[in-house]
Amino acid sequence: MTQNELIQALPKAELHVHIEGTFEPELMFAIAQRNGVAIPYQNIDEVKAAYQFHNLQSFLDIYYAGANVLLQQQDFYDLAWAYFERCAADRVVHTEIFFDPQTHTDRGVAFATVINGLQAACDDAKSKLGISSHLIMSFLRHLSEEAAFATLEQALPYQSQIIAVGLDSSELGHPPSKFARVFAKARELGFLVVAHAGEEGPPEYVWEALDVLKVNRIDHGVRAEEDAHLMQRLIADKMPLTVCPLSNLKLCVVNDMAQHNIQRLLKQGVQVTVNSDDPAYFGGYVNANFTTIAEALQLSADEIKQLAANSFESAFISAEDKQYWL
Ligand code: ES4
Ligand code: ZN
Repeated sequence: MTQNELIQALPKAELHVHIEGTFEPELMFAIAQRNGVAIPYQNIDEVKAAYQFHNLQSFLDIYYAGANVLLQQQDFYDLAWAYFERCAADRVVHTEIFFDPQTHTDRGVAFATVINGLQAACDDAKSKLGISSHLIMSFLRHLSEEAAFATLEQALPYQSQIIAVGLDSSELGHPPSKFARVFAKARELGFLVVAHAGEEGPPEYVWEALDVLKVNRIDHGVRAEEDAHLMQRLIADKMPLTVCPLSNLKLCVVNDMAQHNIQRLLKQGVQVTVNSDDPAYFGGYVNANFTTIAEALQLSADEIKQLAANSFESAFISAEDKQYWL
């Protein structure tokens, strides 16, 4: 069996994917047309040409613009259903999906429209594809603490459908501690918590995610390697890092995939997982992330199997469900 055949065959969980980041240009054009919303591209080639990023912010500007065409419940359903079909093709059997309600509610789209569309797709993924899923509501960190509190409030009627809260968007200048009180409230309400930290931000932001937000997982976290004490902490706590290799390459967090630190983190005993982040923008879904690092870093079959096992180990699923897939 080749490495790529092994990657294809292994059951995997995805723990770091933004549903708005799975918006393929073809679907974006179709939804823009039926909603009568203008988009700044004439055709698919123009869209692809625009997807050249030099840092996180240059990506976010285009990602938020793309999300503007999403208006109806059916749009959110179609978006999520298309992603679940990609999961099925990649043998992703469980997925934990971020959604950014503020990206939509700030445009006048109701919270209910967003979550009802996503939830209907999650239900169909279970019944038609056998794929289990959870939703993670992520706060936009470039917006205020007050706005995050208002979003948490809006989520309360849907709490049973939201496993965790997260923190994403522009990292630099918006440390986790900005949201200490929102996360304390979310934990008190019974939500699990995760946060993007150490993608572009320094190790200090990862410390804050751990000690101030008290996260259950770190999203990205690759810059933790710069701090030996932090590495010891992550290893001792078996703290999962949801690493996104193609994202790191496209956003210039690393300059060359051969320089990516995921294999070093794995060898040192950090519980790293492989994820797609925003696959429509970064050039591939879960298996493409696996095959790209397997080739660039010459991963062994055992390392590939460990990464897939880590995805279930790190998932917000029962011990029985972990046992089933491990
Ligand atoms: C994101 Cl790659 C990345 N980083 C931070 N926030 C995000 N939202 C969507 N993709
Ligand atoms: Zn992300």
